[in-house]
Amino acid sequence: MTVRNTEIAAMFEEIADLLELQQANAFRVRAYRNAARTLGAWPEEMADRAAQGHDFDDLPGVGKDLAGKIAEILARGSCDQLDRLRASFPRGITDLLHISGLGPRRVHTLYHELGIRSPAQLLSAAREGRIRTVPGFGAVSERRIAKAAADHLERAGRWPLARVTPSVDALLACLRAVPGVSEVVVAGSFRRRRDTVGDLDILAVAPAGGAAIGQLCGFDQVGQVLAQGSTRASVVLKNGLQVDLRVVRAASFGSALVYFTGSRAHTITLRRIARAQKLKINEYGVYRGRTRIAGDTEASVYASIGLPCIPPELREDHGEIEAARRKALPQLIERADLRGDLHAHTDASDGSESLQQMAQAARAAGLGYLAITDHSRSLTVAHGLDARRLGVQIDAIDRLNEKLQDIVLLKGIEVDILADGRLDLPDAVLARLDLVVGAVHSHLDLSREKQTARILHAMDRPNFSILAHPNGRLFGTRGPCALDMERIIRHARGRGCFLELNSQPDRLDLFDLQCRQARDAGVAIAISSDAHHGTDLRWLALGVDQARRGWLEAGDVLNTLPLQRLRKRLAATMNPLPG
Ligand code: DGT
Ligand code: CA
Ligand code: CA
Repeated sequence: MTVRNTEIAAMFEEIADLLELQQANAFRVRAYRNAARTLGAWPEEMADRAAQGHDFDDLPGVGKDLAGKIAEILARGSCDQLDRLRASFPRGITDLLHISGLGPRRVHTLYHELGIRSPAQLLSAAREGRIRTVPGFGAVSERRIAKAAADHLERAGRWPLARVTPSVDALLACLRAVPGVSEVVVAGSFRRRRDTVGDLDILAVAPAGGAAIGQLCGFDQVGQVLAQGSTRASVVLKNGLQVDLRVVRAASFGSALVYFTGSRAHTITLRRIARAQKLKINEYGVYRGRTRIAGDTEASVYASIGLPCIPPELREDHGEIEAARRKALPQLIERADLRGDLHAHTDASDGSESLQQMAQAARAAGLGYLAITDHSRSLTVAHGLDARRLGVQIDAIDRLNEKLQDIVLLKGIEVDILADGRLDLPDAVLARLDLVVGAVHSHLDLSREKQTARILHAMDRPNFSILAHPNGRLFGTRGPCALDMERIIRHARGRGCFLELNSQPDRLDLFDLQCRQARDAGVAIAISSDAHHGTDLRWLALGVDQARRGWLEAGDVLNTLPLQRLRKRLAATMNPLPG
């Protein structure tokens, strides 16, 4: 049994959750979360490292203590600390921590007062009016909890896109190795690059009744076979992810790909258009009467009804078919269009690498500029910078830029937007920077009115450039803040500032439809990595996927600009207000 990095990361997250429930020291909790993040993004498997006799304590954020726990987990699939913590709480209680608005303290109280140990129990307690009987809770918070618990139960079972990538890679390798298999593609929401997927839909071209089905059902990551036929199979992987496989003939590959890529709404509209032209589209091909006229490629299917091929990310029946008809499909942005990144951390706050290491990583990722935006002082748990430490960093960046080649570091900050909309550092300090990225990290449960006003107020501050992760959602942990995003977009337009599309796998925030609204309003988007380590720059590709779902072209994205033009756009956000 080999334990993968992602599994070790999940155990560290669980330890952090359980420590939080014990109300342990926040820095200790953070240490596990940082190590989990490092492991989740680390390109080399720890199991391979161990096999080569290497230790783990040179990994960023991993000291002697955590290195020992990694070794223990590799050796026996768990560690003493996790076992002890698990034994002291009912199983599943950590799910409650992932409900928006329920911190460890409240989960602890609800468990002790009402015996609530699962989201479903929480929902019934809220609906029965029992939560308001607990000191510290009222009718308003009870209503909020009922909604959050219902949202959580609805979301449960969906996987953030990046979390299924390791399974996808393994499945593709497993199926491509089968003799006779000529194509293997993951279709469905994965191919449309939705931010979460319900399951994986794999399409393979192979002889019916061949070895592909057997190969999948016998794959060592499969936990359960739900169905196994001659052209299809459904399995559940050991990690709980469901996988559907369909095997088709080469002549049907294009039409099957259209069908299984979906979305359902998109393909239903395609079929309606076909019917109006006396054609029939199904997963086997396009037919006029009983004659098959297309179906081997996707392009042939679209061409049969007079359309250009539509990129999978747009196939949601949100106007893309109409746009294709008018030859007005957007020229979607690609990863290679990004010339830089405008949000990254170093070891000065909660990142794990130096300025120089981050610069090198950005250059290796093909970028020409990288904005260093460490946290500001209020975020003490992330070791945020005060004016003095920021000054030191500004000088260090100036000195380093003189030595760097083919990459320029920009001077920035991820400044906390305080509860009343003020920024966490004085204007005179912020004015020394190339850009100011503002972010909400506290008071996430304000009313829609107050939260919106807070952000509008922050945007009005001199030196405000980019609103980071505007909705504040974290997959599986908390839903989006209540906000009037239309107003925020209009305000950004008036103020000449920008919105971020944060590419972190558990954020992917701005959402796809909001990207489109911003684009329509003429507000440029920064697709940012929010890197805490050089390897995090690879998440930019995920942000680009989401931007494509939001119909963004290169011209809609701030960090496709060459450095000189970018500097001008940013300068216009710095100190623009009289007085
Ligand atoms: P998911 O898995 O919830 O993230 O979303 P999808 O889009 O991957 O949906 P899924 O897995 O249920 O089905 C994969 C694709 O197969 C879907 O996008 C379109 C196609 N499909 C499945 N069932 C139907 C159906 O009843 N009608 C049509 N037109 N297409 C279907
Ligand atoms: Ca699916
Ligand atoms: Ca499916």
